Amino acid sequence: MNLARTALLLALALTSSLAFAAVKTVTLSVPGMTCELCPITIRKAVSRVPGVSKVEASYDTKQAVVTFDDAKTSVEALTKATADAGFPSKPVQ
Ligand SMILES: [Cu+2]
Repeated sequence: MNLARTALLLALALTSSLAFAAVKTVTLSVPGMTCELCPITIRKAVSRVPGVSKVEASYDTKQAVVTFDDAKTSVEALTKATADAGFPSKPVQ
């Protein structure tokens, strides 16, 4: 009885965590870009974060568009990655 209940709870936990995992896209404002090489540095830094599947950084817009799995990483981890690379950023609303 207890085993069946445990198995059921485990199954529920697994399905619900899968249901809440989602691929999301966030646009980060990165005002510290000063030349055409900056977006390359930012792209490298952010793409190293586990869960990130795509990064598009542009010097023209001074923004980075990041596609990520929100079960594996967070916007905070992404902005920390750019800050650690020398480019503080924040999400664009
Ligand atoms: Cu630069």
